[in-house]
Amino acid sequence: MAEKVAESNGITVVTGVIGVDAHVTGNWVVNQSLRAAGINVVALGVCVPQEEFVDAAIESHADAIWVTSLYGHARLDCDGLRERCQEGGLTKILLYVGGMLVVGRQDWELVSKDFEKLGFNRAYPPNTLPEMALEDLRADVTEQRQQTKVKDGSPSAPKETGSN
Ligand code: B12
Repeated sequence: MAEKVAESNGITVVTGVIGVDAHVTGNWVVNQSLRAAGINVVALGVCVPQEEFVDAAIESHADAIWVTSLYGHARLDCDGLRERCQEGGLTKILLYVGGMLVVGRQDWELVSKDFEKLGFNRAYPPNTLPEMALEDLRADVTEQRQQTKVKDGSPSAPKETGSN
């Protein structure tokens, strides 16, 4: 595990298609893009229940969960994921979601606000390339780790892996 993390710039992301959504291609592309960028990916595949995301994130000490949803029911499927993370001790995990989150065309401002309310750090509109979110990921992870160091009062404090 330690070796894997070192190879991956120390960033681990759990990915999967949530709910009973079986659209596999976009998630595969997401995984390939993350790996190409040196990220350690724990890929859960399609039709992934919330519990599985949380269990995998705990086991892998993940920095983030990237949820994919294509069939238009992302609000329903994502509702409660943040709370489950909290219950599992993942108090600082980053939650991102992308794909086609709602049915048809809806005002993106309103859609993204809904996901903010559900506890997601970032929600991306249809056709967002994974590469476009990578910069956000790196910046968010860096900020999280800075905050952890400040909280620990030590500039050289190691990354908190037990309960992120
Ligand atoms: C292929 C396909 C299917 C195949 C899936 C085969 C398979 N196993 O993958 C089949 C025929 C099985 C299917 C079934 C259904 N489908 Co379908 N399907 C499609 C289709 C044509 C292409 C999807 C695809 O592969 N895109 C290519 C990939 C590369 O793009 P992507 O998935 O968007 O992913 C990219 C980005 O979104 C982004 N991304 C993805 N996740 C994330 C996450 C993060 C964090 C970030 C940053 C980025 C990101 O990066 C990816 C790579 O660039 C789309 C229409 C379309 N043109 O998109 C409809 C579509 C997604 N399907 C749709 C529907 C409704 C269904 C069904 C419910 C139909 C039905 N009534 O049965 C079922 C659902 C079945 C199920 N349980 O999942 C709708 C969804 C409606 C909506 N959201 O508004 C669409 C949009 C068709 C339409 N216009 O109505 N489908």
